[in-house]
Amino acid sequence: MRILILGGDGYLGWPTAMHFSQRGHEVHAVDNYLRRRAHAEAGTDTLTPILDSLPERARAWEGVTGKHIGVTEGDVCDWETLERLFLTFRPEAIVHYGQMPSAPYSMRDRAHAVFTQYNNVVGTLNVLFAMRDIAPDAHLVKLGTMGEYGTPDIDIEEGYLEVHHNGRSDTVPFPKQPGSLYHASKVHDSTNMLFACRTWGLSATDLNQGVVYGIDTPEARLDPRLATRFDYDETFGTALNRFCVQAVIGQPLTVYGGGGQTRGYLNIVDTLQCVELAVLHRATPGEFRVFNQFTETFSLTDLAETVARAGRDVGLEVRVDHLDNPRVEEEEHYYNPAHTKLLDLGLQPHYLSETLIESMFEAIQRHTDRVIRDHMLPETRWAPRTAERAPSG
Ligand code: NAD
Ligand code: USQ
Repeated sequence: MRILILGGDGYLGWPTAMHFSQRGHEVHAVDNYLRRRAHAEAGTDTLTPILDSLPERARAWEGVTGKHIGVTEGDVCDWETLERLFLTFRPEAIVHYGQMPSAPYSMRDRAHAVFTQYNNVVGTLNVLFAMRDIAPDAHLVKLGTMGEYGTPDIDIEEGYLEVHHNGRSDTVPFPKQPGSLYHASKVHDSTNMLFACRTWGLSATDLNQGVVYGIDTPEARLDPRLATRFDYDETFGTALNRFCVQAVIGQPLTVYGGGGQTRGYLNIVDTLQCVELAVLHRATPGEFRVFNQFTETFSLTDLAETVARAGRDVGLEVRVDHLDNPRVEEEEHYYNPAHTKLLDLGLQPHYLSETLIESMFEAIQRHTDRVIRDHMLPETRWAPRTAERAPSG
């Protein structure tokens, strides 16, 4: 199958490109290096060394496996670039990772919020128009987020809710209560994709993914030059990845607030499985399909305790700190999201274990000399304290 990977230089995009290429698909990866530029501006960097560009990564892949991954260094928001790509590559499936993925980045100030929503919403709109006009039979597999739903006090369904109201019933999109302006950008995308499927007969799958952890994938293991990026700073590092780095470098684990915040989590190898299952079992024309993509739920306290236990087992001194929560979020809440649709398609979950955490410690220990310690503590607050309020720039 011809598979276009948007955001193919990223944490998840690069392993996905290799995963599909290894299985004999024709893969083309696109990226404008937004993630690399955001790190350069902030003075942060990936823990794992990665090659300097997407063409270099593709050359290394070809050298190791003999398989070809096509690349374009370009912006999904630039219509000419995207139109050319669709006309020349003629994708049958589009895996869309090419967005700003960070909640703290989107909450930094007005400019970062506007950029996040512009980049994410306009990029996806361009993809939908390219599909409508050039590749109407293609299938869009788009990364959404579990954070679109928020933490309602009822069970979360996979995308849709049956509602009975004043004697009538309908199935409607599940109510959304996003937890940041980044998460809100994904809600806007979901609305636009539903509209495009209903109006233009396009096929799309929204993968509402939980928080991903892990470094290693089978393809990345073939050669150190094939490693994916691994971030641990306050803006781009996600909870479990950060906790593992903190445990290794001897900094207290940074649990924000009470620690009862519960989220869905999955191993990076399961992201690859889920995306492959969604691509191989496509949505039908006109269908806007939603899968909740995670394998387990944990509270932050559970996660921190698991990392601390695994750390102590291998002789690390691990302390857990509860910091003043920089975010506005429920710290004690009900959380019971459905997640059966990917299991029904054959997902074989890799659950979190202390062995897995210990293997993450080992991978991190190989690069501790690269850890930048200055950007571990949270600086971005969801709501500025009154004294900090200033005119927006
Ligand atoms: P990432 O930042 O590493 O990957 C995104 C890639 O897209 C980056 O390489 C970036 O440079 C590129 N990109 C961004 N905007 C672009 C544009 N306009 N044109 C071309 N390229 C662009 O992030 P990730 O962790 O790999 O996440 C991938 C996707 O999965 C994102 O959409 C994210 O919201 C979603 N997601 C991630 C997680 C997670 O825990 N990592 C969880 C749920 C959902
Ligand atoms: N948290 C801590 N300590 C930390 C970092 C985070 O307690 O050092 C807490 C946060 O307050 C939050 C939870 O951990 O309650 C998750 O935060 P996170 O930074 O790991 O993840 P989040 O901001 O939700 O975003 C990440 C990805 C995003 C994806 C989302 C999936 O960056 O792209 O959409 O996970 S989900 O959380 O299901 O919405």
